[in-house]
Amino acid sequence: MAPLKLNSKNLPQIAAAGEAQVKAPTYQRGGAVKEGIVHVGVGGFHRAHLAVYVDQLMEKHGVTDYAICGVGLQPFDATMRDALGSQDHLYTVIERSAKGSFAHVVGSINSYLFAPDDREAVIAKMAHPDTHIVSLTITESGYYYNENTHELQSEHPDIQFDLQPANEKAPRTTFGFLYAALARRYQQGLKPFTVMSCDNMQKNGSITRHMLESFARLRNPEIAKWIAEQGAFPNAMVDRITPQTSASDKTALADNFGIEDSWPVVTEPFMQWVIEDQFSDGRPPFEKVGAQVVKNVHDVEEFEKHKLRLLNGSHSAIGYPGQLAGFKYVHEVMENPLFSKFVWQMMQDEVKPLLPEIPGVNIDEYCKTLIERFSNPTIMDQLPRICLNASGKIPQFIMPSIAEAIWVTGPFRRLCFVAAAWFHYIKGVDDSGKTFQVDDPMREELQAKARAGGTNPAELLSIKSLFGDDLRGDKRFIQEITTAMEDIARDGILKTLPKYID
Ligand code: CS2
Repeated sequence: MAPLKLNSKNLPQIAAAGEAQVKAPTYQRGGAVKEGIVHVGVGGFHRAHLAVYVDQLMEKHGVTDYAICGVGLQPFDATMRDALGSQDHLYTVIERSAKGSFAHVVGSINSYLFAPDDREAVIAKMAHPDTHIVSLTITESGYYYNENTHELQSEHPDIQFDLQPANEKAPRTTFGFLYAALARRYQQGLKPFTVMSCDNMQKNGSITRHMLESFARLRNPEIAKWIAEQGAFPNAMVDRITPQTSASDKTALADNFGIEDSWPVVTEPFMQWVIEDQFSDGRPPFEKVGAQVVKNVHDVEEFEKHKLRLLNGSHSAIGYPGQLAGFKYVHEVMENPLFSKFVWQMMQDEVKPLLPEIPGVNIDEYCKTLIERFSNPTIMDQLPRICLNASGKIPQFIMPSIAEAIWVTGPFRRLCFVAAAWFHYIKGVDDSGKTFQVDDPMREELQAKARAGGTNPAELLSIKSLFGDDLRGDKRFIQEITTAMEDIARDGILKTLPKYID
C-alpha cells in the first residue's frame, strides 16, 4: 500500500494501519488546546525529548494547556517551518534498538513561528498570558557566554544590535526576544514566564539567568530587577541521543510503517530529564511522565556533571579521533576494540574519580549503559554531528575534567589525547590526507590559530573565551597535550591510540 502523508486527517488511518508498531496521538490539538510552552530551537533533540514528554502529558494525563508553539530564529529554520507546516505540525519519532524499530507520531507541537518572517509575532506569543514557559535548545553558542569570564559577551555584534532600543521589536538573539517579551509582561502586570534551558551545559539554568539579567540590566535596570526577583530559570540535565535524520530514515518509515513524513526524528529508546523545580508561572506535572523533578539545585548539578563529563565527554573522545581515523558513525568506532577500551578507561580512570556520588546512581552501571548506547548500530549516529560546534562542547565536556585533574594531580593523559585530537581536527584534514568541513561558529579563528601553532598548543590555548589560565599555566598539562599533538601529527590516531590504553 502507498504510504499515507502524515497530517491530522490521515492520523486515524495511519494508526490503524500501523497496528501495535505505530502509536499516534488521540488527544485534541489546534484551537482545542492552549500553548503554554514556547520553544526556541526546534531541532531533532527537542522533538525527541521535551516534545515527547509533553506528548505523553497530553495523551495520558489530559493536559491541555501546555501544548508547544515552536519558534525558529535562524534562516535555516525555514526548512523546519515548511516540514512541520506541511503536516499540521505532526511528526514521527522512530525509536531504534536491537529490539527493533517503533514509530510514534507526536502531536505536542501545535504551531510554529519563524522569526525572520515576523519577529513581532514571536515577541507577542511569548508575552501572551497563556505562555507559562519559554524553553530553549539554542546550542551553547546561542548563550553568548564567555567561558573564561563567565559573563555575557556584551560586545558581540548580535548582542550590541539587540541592545539598541530601536531594535527591541525586531531582535536577533534569544535574549533580545526574551527581554522584549518579559518587558511587555512586566508592563501588563503578568508574571514572568519560566525560561527553561534544555541545552547541554553545566548549570544551564543559572547561566541563562545570568546572561538574561546582564542583558536586561544594560537595557532597563527596573525590568532586570523584576526578572531577578520573580523570574525562574531551572537547571536541568537532558539526555537522549538523537542523530541527524537521513534520507534513508524517511524511506524506511514509508516502507515499514506506511508513513510519509517530510522530517521524522530517529532516536534511541533511552531518555532522561532531571529538572530543578523552579517555575515562576506554573508547570505541567512533568514527573508523571518520567521526568525527575528535584527540589535541590545541587542534585541537578551532580546529574548534569555525570552526564556531560561521561556521556558527552566520551562522545568527544569518539568523535574527533574517530573522524580523523576515517570512521563515519559512533557505533563503528565502538566496534574497534582499541577505541572501546580507550573510552572505557577514560571514563573509569580519569573522569569517574572526579565525580560526586549520587545516591541511587551506580556510576559503573551508568558507564556500562553508555557503552551499550554508543554501540547501538541501528541509530547510525554520525560523527560529524558529534563534532559540530566543538568550541561550545570541549570547554564543557573535556576541559573541566582536565582542570580538576590538574587541581588534584589526578590522571588526565586520555583527556589530553582527546583535546589534542580536537586541536588536530580543527585543521580539517584526516589521517589519510582527506579534507573535511569543520563546522564551528569560531572556525576562522580556530583554524588560523591551529595552523599557526602546528603541534604547539599555545596558540589555540591563548583563546581566552574558551580556555582558562589554569590550563594555559599548567606545565604538566602543556607537556601532555603537546606530546599527544606531536604523536597524532606524526603517526595518526590509530598508531597513537595504543599508547593511551593499559
Ligand atoms: C552529543 C550530544 O552533540 C554532542 O556532542 O554528545 O548531542 C548527545 O548525543 C546528547 O547530549 C545525548 O543526550
